[in-house]
Amino acid sequence: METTLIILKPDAVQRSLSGRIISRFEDKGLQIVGLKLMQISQQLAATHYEAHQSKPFYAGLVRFMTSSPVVVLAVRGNGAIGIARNMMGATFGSKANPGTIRGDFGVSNSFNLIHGSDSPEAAERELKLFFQPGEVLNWNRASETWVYDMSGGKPE
Ligand code: 3AN
Repeated sequence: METTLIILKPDAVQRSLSGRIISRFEDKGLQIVGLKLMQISQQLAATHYEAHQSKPFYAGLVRFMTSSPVVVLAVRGNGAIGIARNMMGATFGSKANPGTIRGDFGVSNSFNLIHGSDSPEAAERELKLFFQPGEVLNWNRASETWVYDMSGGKPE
């Protein structure tokens, strides 16, 4: 099972889309194992986006991400990182396909609603940045054996 970090960015929260976006992950069958509303500090934004520090959009990105509260989620499932990335759609709202979160809810290239970890290494690093020990819960989901075929001993 993989766990990925999802951030519902300030535009998603300000536009009251949090519930509908969270529902998409629940509807898909992914499990929410961490969830909170928070304000991202300058320092946290700088650390999270350090790979983009030299990019022309970096300053605007940090300003945007620290401008208003975000909702952060830890989302778990078999292949959760790739599944969530596919559900998010292309980086730019103007290019994202219908049926994806960015494709259905936005048109902007800067205000693109959602972040999702792009690799297992990124997920491990980002989950530690945004969740304190004990904030991600390993809980048993009653529907688990109907979400996955467990007859072979592993989730299919
Ligand atoms: P993604 O979030 O789809 O993985 P990345 O990792 O390429 O996209 O970029 C990280 C973030 O930087 C994006 N979520 C987006 O908010 C922002 N970003 C990337 N490219 C641009 C750009 N050309 N103009 C403005 N913002 C950008």
